[in-house]
Amino acid sequence: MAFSVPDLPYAYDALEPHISEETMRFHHDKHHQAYVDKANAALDGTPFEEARADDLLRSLDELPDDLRDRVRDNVGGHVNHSLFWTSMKPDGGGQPGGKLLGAIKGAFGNFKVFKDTMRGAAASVFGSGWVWLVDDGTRVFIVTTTNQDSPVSDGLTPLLGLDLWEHAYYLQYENRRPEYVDAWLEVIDWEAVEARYDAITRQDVSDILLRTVSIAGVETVFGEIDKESAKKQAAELKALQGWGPMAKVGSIARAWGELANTLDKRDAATVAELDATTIITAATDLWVIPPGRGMV
Ligand code: MN3
Repeated sequence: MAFSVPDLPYAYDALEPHISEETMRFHHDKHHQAYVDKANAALDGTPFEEARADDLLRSLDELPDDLRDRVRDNVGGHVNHSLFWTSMKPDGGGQPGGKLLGAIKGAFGNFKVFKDTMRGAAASVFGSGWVWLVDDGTRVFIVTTTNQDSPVSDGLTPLLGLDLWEHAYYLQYENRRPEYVDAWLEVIDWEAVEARYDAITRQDVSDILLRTVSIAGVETVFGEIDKESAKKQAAELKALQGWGPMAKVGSIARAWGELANTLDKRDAATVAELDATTIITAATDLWVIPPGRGMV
């Protein structure tokens, strides 16, 4: 089953004025098509012609030497551009919501730092390449790649990719790459990026969220704890500090304080709205699950 260029999910001129119709026509119809044609030509008649694109990129090491570079460049080009088109939309931009925003805040502190880090990474790519927001199953971070190398080959899930090849911007922005990057930030389809983030299979934390914790004498479901309850618990435990049998109480009080801060910083109403890694860490620090054993 040969690869083909997917249709744009919007009109060629839909991203104007940020990305011009002329740029989109060349980029989508000529450049992406060229990657697809070369990928199909490379794989035709080989044992890999039925393979899925992502699987090929994940297992470059297993390909014959004469195929590896052509797959990296052209299947990579196809996969990267397919993600690129579906990461933009007219009237995009702004910022994501949901768990993705929490994960970005957890990684970068706030959304502005994230955007500035993307800009800095884009400026750092010498020649042709990409900047990516990726997920490794536990957290999000930014990586750059050269040529058409894909983060998929490094076992990462790309959530968002910024094409820094001159063909992506030169017709409109000439050599002014930073202007192109700012324009691209205005057309990001954050809902699509969020959907990719939410689709990643993560450790199941539903058991942890259903455990109960006694807060001021009231049994409370861990997943339903909000910032105020966490603060209250931190204060109560702090008052018990120094009481002989409660050797661990100081560190647990601090962990409740940290949980309250995390909920606040990430705009999460309850523990259940946090990402899985943060939930597991908090549950361990709070002895909601036994330390060192993870999920029981
Ligand atoms: Mn391109």
